[in-house]
Amino acid sequence: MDSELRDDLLEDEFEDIEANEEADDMLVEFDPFADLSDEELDAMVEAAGDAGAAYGLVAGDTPEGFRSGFVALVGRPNAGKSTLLNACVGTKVAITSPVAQTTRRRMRAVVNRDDFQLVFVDTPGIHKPKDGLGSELNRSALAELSDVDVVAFVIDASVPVGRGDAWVAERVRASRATKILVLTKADKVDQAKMMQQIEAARALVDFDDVIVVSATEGFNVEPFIELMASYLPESPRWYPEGMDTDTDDATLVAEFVREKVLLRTREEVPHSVGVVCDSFERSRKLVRVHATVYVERDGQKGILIGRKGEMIKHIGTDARHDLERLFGRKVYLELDVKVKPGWRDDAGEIRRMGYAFEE
Ligand SMILES: Nc1nc2c(ncn2[C@@H]2O[C@H](COP(=O)(O)OP(=O)(O)OP(=O)(O)O)[C@@H](O)[C@H]2O)c(=O)[nH]1
Ligand SMILES: [Mg+2]
Repeated sequence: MDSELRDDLLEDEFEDIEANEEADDMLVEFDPFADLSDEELDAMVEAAGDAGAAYGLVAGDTPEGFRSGFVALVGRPNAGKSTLLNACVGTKVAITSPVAQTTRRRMRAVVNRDDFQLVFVDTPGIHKPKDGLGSELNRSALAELSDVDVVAFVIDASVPVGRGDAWVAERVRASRATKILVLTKADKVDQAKMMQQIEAARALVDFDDVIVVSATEGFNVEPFIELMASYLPESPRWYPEGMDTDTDDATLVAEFVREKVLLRTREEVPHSVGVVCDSFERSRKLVRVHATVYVERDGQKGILIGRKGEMIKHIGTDARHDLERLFGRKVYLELDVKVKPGWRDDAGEIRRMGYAFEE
């Protein structure tokens, strides 16, 4: 398609978005209950409750005995937390890679079943921080330990339990939540090795339960979900049923672009990269986005752009494929690469890129 025609089509689409957004604004302003007194509103809520009870429901549309709550996936960097989260949700919502500290933001993702709603909280790997960014990642992860119903301590079965796990364990022990040991990557070890790992991990924390899984092979994923659900309190659901994750679309774009950089670069480059999605426009048929990839040095910028711009082109194509699957429509993605020396130790930049700890 020639570029002028494409732009015309895009413009039509964007006019549609604007019209939709105006309609949304009008909806927000329209409050059907504005004229009711507090007493009348109370009476309405009570009547709705009675009607629910008559159908065997409590608290709105929640069946009796329904469980709902939060499960934090915590552990060392690279343990396999985000891969397990994706396996549980059944869609790739969290980015994953062999590079430590892939996850930089807490993400909630929801698993809905007839009798429970489980909200998984993916967290950055807990480690001894070396820079400002590392400290923020740790703070995000550690904050979840006191905020959830269940802590799932994820340990890579193929890496001997060591000082890194002991460091995480010390923090997990202090949590009042139910504590479950999850040995993942079961596909990589034999039974004898697995038993050694379980024993070593149990020496660190007094766990309430233990399960062995392989997220990439889908081994024990459903039993893992059921086990987590069995420890949730009886409660109505926290999120509406159609929702997969609490992460906004622009953030998902930035994260998927960063994942492609992690998968195509080595050594210091993956750690030096931050991605910001600067604009996001969605219409019925397509999404148009612009993102900036920040690095710390000119040499890193050269690597990311590559010979004749080939590297950045590959990164863009990889990210576009994932995003098209995620958003279910065509994606136009533009990428820029910029140098921002020392951003990993600059609190303002860390916040601007969205990697700062948020209460
Ligand atoms: N063989 C195997 N590999 C796995 C499994 N689960 C995860 N991996 C791999 O382990 C690597 C790390 O996985 P992630 O899910 O990104 O790990 P993480 O714990 O979220 O890492 P951080 O976000 O850095 O803390 C990736 O290369 C995954 O493909 C598994 O069950 N089996
Ligand atoms: Mg992760």
